[in-house]
Amino acid sequence: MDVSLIGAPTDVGASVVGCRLGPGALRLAGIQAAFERFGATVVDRGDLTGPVNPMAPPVDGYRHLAEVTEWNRSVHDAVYAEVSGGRMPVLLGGDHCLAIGSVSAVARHCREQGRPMRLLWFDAHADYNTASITPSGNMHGMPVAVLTGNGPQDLVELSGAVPALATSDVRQIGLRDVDLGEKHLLHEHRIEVFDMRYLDEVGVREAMRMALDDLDPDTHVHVSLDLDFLDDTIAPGVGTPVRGGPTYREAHLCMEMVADTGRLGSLDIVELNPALDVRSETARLAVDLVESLFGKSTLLRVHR
Ligand code: 5AB
Ligand code: MN
Ligand code: MN
Ligand code: MN
Repeated sequence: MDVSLIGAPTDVGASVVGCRLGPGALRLAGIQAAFERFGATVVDRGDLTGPVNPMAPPVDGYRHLAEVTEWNRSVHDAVYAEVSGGRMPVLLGGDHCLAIGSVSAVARHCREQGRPMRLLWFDAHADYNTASITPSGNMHGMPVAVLTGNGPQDLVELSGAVPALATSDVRQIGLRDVDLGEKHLLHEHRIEVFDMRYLDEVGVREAMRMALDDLDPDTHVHVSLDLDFLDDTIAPGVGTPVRGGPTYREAHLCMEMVADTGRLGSLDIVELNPALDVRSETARLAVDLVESLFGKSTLLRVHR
C-alpha cells in the first residue's frame, strides 16, 4: 500500500482554535513510522497552505465560508491527485470541515471508477448542521450535511456531482452530542447512526459488524476519524471533548474491524488540538489507532 500524507494546518471551520497545529503534532508522534511498521510505503506531501483564520462571527449561518471553501478546494485537489494515482490519501487535519474536500475527492474518484463507496464517520458529533439550524455557525459541524447535498453551493458541488454521496453510503459511529435540529434531519434522511447508546446496548463488535455489512468486493472505504470520537479522558487534545465515548480498547476494535475488511482506501485524522493536549497523549493515541487500522492485531499464526 502506498500512503500519501497531506497536512492541512487550519482551524477555519472551528471557533476553538488550535487544530491548525494538528499536522505537526501527528508527525512528531510518529504517524509516518506507524504506517511503515505495517508494510506501507509513505510519502509525506507536506502541508497545504490557505487563508488565515479571520476569527470572525458567522454571516448568514456560516462562519468563515470563503476561507472554508478555499481550504476545501485545496484539500479536494490534493486528495484527488493521490487517490486517482492509486495511492491512499491520509489527511492530517486540521478541523473536520476539511472532510468536505477529502470525501468529495474520494467520491469523485469512486464515481469515475464506478466503484461503491462507504463513509465511516467516527465522531461524538453528527456534523449534520445546516445554516438554518446550526447553533454556532462553525462549519466543522456541517460536513456530513454538505457531502449529502445540504449546504453552500460551492462546497456541495465540489465533487462534480450533487450530492457527493448518498445518505445510504454513510455510517456514523460513536455519536453522543447531537443538536436537536440535527436529530430531526438525521431521522428524516434516514442516516444510519450507531450512537453511544447503541454501542452500549449491542456492543462495539455488533455495531461495527452492521456498519460494515454489505460491502462489495470493490467498495472503497473512507474513514473520517474525528478524535473527539474517543472518550475525553483518553483524548483530551480536542476542541470539543464529550464524555462517555469509547474506551481505548473499544476504539481499537473499531479500527481492527475496518482493517479486517481489507478495503480501507482513504483516511482523515482530524480535530486534534495540540494546544489542549496533555503530553501529546491524544496525538500518540491517534498514531496507535492508525496501527490497528493497518492490521496490527492481525496474527500471522493463531496458537490454539
Ligand atoms: B466536530 C456542534 N454540533 O455544530 C456545532 O468536532 C458541535 O467536527 C460541532 O464534530 C462539532 O457547533 C464539530 C455544537
Ligand atoms: Mn467532527
Ligand atoms: Mn466531533
Ligand atoms: Mn471537534
